[in-house]
Amino acid sequence: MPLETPTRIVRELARHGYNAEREAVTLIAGAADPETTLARAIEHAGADAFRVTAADVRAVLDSGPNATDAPVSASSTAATPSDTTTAEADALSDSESASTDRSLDPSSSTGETKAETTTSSQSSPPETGGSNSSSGRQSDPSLRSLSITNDMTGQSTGTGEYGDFVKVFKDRYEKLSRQLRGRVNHRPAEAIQSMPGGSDAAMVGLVNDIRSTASGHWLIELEDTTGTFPCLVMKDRKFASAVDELLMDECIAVEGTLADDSGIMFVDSMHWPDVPRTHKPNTADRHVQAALISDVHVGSQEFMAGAWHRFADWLHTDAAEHVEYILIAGDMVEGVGVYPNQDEELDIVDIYDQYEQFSEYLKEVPGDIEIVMIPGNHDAVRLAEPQPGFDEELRDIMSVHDARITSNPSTVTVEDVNVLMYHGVSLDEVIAELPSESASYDEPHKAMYQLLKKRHVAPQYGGHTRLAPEEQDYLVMEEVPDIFHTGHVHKLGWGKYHNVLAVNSGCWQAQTDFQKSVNIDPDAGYAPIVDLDTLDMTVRKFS
Ligand code: D5M
Ligand code: FE
Ligand code: ZN
Repeated sequence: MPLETPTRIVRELARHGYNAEREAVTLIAGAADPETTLARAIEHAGADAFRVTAADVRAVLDSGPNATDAPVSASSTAATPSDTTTAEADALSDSESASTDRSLDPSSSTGETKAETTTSSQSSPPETGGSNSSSGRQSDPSLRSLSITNDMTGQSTGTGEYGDFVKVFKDRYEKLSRQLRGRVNHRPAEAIQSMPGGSDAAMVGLVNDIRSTASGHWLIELEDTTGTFPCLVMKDRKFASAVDELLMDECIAVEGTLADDSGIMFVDSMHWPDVPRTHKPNTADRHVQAALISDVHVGSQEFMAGAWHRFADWLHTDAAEHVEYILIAGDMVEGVGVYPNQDEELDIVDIYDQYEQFSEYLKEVPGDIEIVMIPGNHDAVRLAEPQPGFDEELRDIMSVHDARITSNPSTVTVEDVNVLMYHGVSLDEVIAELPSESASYDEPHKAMYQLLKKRHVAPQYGGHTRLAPEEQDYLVMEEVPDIFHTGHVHKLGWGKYHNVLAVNSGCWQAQTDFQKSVNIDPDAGYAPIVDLDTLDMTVRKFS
């Protein structure tokens, strides 16, 4: 693929898992041999880096043999229509598999509370400028409280070595087995192997394999830090249907009886880390609201500017005076090279220009609203989860509102309410693998319930969701959130699971050609508004 445009360079770097400093792109574009310069700059940056810097490129250029010509502008060149790159070919197979899961009944409604429609009388966008605060928002900003825990930005230590995988799974096991320990009297796999035949036994482990036997029973292999042990769930057991809801690598506990030769356990009960039914959510001690949104996709031809303007206009009205926070769960922009043929639907082809434009839309939001943002799979950060928050250059571009930028996932405590924000890529997998009663695109909140039950935002390793091994498993839900906020699937759905409010927040992008081809009918232009004092929710429609 010739690298004649900055867009292609950015895309090629993204394909290798790197962001790029704008100046680095300019330098590569201006090099005599952009391909070689790019390859060597990646090498220079090293596997630990998230992005290729101008310093990397300069080091490469200085060491010859390919000297630079005069630098070219990085921002104004248009992309040429794409040919199929390897990344696109890979993604194509994803889209094919996703398309088979989409033939679900689109008729069922989502959520529990009412939807309200807001029709704004203003059709023109309000004037822009970060400090506009024309709403009736009276509250004293000193009453606000907002803090972030679990931000792993800048904490990444993973190198992708085998040892990192061992560490991250060990940490997952430790954290999740702690949730189960009080409930079963479990033994390590190694000890179970040497217990007498016929003994009662219990084990906590990560699901290593699930197979159905010739006679229709389920054989689940569990793994702990000492080894693995096979556990048999007979098909006629009441809980056998729960096996359909298992994902690889999630942590469960089983209790049962060992076979005569102690080679297998016959399972009598299964347990999940889960949210206790008695969970009592924290609430704000004053009437204050948060808008939970995601998937803005600025830069896409389908970005719904009109709906966004109406949303921003509404935020300036008295009806929105209690909305003091906006939490955005990823996909600020459409990005480049995320899906095959995506560039045919791009309105803005340069990723930095997309963020500049996103920032313009943010300026329409009243300046006295606190904003928190995490990245998603369309954003210019590494794709593997946990995803660190945006780099300095992008923070700079999006600095208008002094938004808090944190990693995906992160826990944001707003007025005492713990909100777990996660973009939601694993939801595709939960929906694809679980029976449709347990999780579907029309009821995305039910897929979220499964993640809450597993106390992990992306249990399955090696599937569609890319996971980066780190010292610890940032994706475990160690604490029970009060609100779980995701996006990604572009469907609106919400409900309560053991008193936790799960909200999947829809999008601001109308149906794309791809979505049309696979029958995804997105819920675009809605803003779920949560009362932080009661955790009640109202949905406002702006499309
Ligand atoms: O994804 C929005 C939703 O659409 C999410 O459920 C994935 C799915 N999607 C969209 N485009 C594709 C392609 N090309 N392949 C597979 N799945 C896709 P978002 O990441 O926000 O675009
Ligand atoms: Fe999205
Ligand atoms: Zn997404």
